[in-house]
Amino acid sequence: MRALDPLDLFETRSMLSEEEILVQDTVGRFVDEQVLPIIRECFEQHRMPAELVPQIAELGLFGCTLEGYDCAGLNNVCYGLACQELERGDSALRSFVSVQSSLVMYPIHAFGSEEQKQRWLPAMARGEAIGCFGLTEPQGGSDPSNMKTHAKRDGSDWILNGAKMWITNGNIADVALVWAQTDEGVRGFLVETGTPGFAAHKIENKMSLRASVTSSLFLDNVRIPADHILPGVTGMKGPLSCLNQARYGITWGPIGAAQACLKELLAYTESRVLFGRPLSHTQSIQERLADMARRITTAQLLSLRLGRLKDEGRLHPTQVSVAKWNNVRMALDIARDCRDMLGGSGISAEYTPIRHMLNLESVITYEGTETIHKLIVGKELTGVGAF
Ligand code: TGC
Ligand code: FAD
Repeated sequence: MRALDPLDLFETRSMLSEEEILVQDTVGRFVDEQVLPIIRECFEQHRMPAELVPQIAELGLFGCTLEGYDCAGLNNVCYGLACQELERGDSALRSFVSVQSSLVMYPIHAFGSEEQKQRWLPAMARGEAIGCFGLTEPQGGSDPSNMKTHAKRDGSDWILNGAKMWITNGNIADVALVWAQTDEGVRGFLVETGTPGFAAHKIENKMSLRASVTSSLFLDNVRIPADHILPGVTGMKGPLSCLNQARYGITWGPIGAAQACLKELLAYTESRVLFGRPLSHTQSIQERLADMARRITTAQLLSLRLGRLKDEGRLHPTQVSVAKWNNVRMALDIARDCRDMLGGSGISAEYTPIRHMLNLESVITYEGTETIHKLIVGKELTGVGAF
């Protein structure tokens, strides 16, 4: 009987096209050769590995599902597999690509003017311009409709005032997509970060996503020309539709983090000898490893199905919520349990589970907390929003 791959029990790889396998292997090689040798030091030093940006651009990963404007035009399964491989390295890298691609390039592509697309998309695809997405505010990220940041017309310009909190890439961005209330509803503004009145402050002392830049944004009478507003969307469906894109990628990413943890634990439990036998020969350890493999394979099947639905144009946002909830919870539980099975060594960054575990505390919080995703599913089942 053939042996199964413990990291892919249901052989999802055999369900991929040649192009999808090529993308996964190419990004996987990049992670093995360029990311893994430096990521622990980046995490410890609270440093985003900016030196990798040109290589990520070279791989065509920024805005990789978009058509035209120097973007790769890949399908959504390819994007998901890239997220999975990047997060096998570290959630911070997948976050960086998610924000650039799904939260800034996607809305410019979907809702921007032709001039905005020409101005930003090719430069962002090349990694020469970096974007950030300002939705969350200090008074509560789960309820973005309660938005205080506002924009008022002044002649043909707009004047923006307000604050955004927990913004990935804030300090390194060239352009901030800032969502603000106006008299006609919520609108998206492309704010060039050198504009007077705009400031980004790095959030220090994070114990999670330490290889990612996270910032607060402040807007103090920032004057924005009328042609910097996204013309194609008004209302909360603008930012929320960007979240569908990013959350989709996030369903894939934690699979990579969980695979990294399980792979390390399979090797560790085989070599660690306690009570005269390898740890992997004990029943309770095997049960825990088996549970991890079961949950990883379930997550892989969910994300692959989601990707196929998305490529067919049939994806429902509630399906994304089910998978974000399931897959991030799966990876966080696995990383925590792997940390435990490493014993004392598990608290050392020499081993990867604790880094993934700490990162996944952010992943389970951002892009809608686990509770918010449960409530989105609850609303789908009952027809009642209980947020
Ligand atoms: P609700 O009244 O239901 O809807 C308001 C309008 O939005 C439309 N809509 C959607 N459109 C597209 N996609 C979706 N998923 C949508 N959900 C709702 C809806 O049709 C309506 O449109 P219209 O035309 O009728 O006005 O909205 P609500 O205010 O009740 O909120 C619902 C709720 C709680 C689900 C929503 O606010 C929510 O998802 N909250 C969580 C916020 C969140 O996820 N924030 C993430 C910030 S970005 C981030 O975390 C980046 S991390 C990046 C990284 O580093 O990877
Ligand atoms: P709150 O909304 O205050 O939630 C606090 C707690 O209350 C949570 O446990 C939540 O689940 C619970 N809760 C909320 N509502 C309910 C309810 N109705 N019933 C029961 N429980 C409830 N945002 C951006 O806009 N752009 C970014 O680039 C970005 N990057 C981020 C990067 C990191 C590292 C982090 C940590 C966050 C980032 N965020 C970003 C913000 C993120 O989306 C928010 O943190 C998230 O939406 C939760 O908002 P909050 O932190 O204000 O928590």
